Amino acid sequence: MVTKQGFVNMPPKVLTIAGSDSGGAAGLQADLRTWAVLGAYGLSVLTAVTAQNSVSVERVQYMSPEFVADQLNAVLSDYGAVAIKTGFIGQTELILVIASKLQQYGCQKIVVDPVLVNHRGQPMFTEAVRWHYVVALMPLAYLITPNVMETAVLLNSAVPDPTDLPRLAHLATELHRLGAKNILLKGGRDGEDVVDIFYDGRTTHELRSPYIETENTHGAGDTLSAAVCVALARGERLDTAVYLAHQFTHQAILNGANWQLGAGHGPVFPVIGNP
Ligand code: PXL
Repeated sequence: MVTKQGFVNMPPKVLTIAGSDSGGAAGLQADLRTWAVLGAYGLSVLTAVTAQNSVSVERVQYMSPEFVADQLNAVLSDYGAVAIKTGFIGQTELILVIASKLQQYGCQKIVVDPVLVNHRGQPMFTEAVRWHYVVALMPLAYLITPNVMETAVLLNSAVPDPTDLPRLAHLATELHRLGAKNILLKGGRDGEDVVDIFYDGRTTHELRSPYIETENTHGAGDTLSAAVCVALARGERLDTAVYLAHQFTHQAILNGANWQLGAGHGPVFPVIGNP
């Protein structure tokens, strides 16, 4: 856009390293939708293509590590990205190549959404994948955004009661001890509220919003971490970025809460204004 003064006002460049969801709810599709709505320029590196719908994931076809490296080289050697998020990765070789490229190109504002469990809360990948998240990706992340189940997987501990907020706050400190710089632990519950816990290594903050009674939450985690990326790319402080992203995601869940697009779990839908 050319402004009145004649300066070119460019959108912030953000990159997602993610899987494709053919159902359009999560992954790459959720990230790019969020970024279009928030006025960011979205770049995308595909780790895998999934054949899925609102009911089930039928198949996953992984990209080769070489092809992921080629995609990363292509976008980072030319456009560059002010903030980057990782989503579905699922293979140790892919984690290693992504970690090595992120180091090579020196991006600082990296959000790692540790996609490790399915929506039923079952771990999707091997122990080696968990381990590589901890040793290779977490040290590069500025923020990690696990939900309650993913927190348990990362820490190799029992699944906590989501209503036990002091326990969740403690687990956030454990993730920090394990090497995460900043943690947004999603999916706590307190009566009628959903509570995300943000821990920056010093203080714990609670992000609250009213619980929305719906099964249509597919893509909520992706939308949240994508929205954090935009705020960071615009230069917001991390505590502001997670607050804005939490509110934005709450609205995205509200927008699609009563929809029935497929037979199963519906998507969240990020829009500003009326959907
Ligand atoms: O919401 C996590 C997620 C990320 N990426 C892909 C997915 C999912 C969950 O279904 O399919 C590709």
